[in-house]
Amino acid sequence: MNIQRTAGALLAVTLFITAAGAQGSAPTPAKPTVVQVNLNEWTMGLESMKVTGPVTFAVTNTGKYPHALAVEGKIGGKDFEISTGWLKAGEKTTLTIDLPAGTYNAYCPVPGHEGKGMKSDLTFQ
Ligand SMILES: [Cu+2]
Repeated sequence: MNIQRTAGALLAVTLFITAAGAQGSAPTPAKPTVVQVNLNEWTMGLESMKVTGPVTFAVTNTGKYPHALAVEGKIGGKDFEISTGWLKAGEKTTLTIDLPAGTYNAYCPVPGHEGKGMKSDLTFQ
């Protein structure tokens, strides 16, 4: 539900989002670059990554605890946040996003995990 609400709010700034399980009818402007992300204790596997959108994050939980990929930041002065659902050990999903150039925060929204190091800058160039 959080993803749906965020996607609606961001249509005004022409952000294109799809997520596994989300109902999306927005056109895909370009073929996304696929980036593998392995979530593990306690890293996002992103290492201050720079990407050019649109990007499909192919997310795998290679750890033993639940993890997820969330991206937050500001677009036009407004806060936004999108996230995959929680992935159990071994589970995979995808998250396709295209954001204006800028640096955003990627982190794991499972309580306590960000503080243990599951966070990274994520720059769209
Ligand atoms: Cu986590």
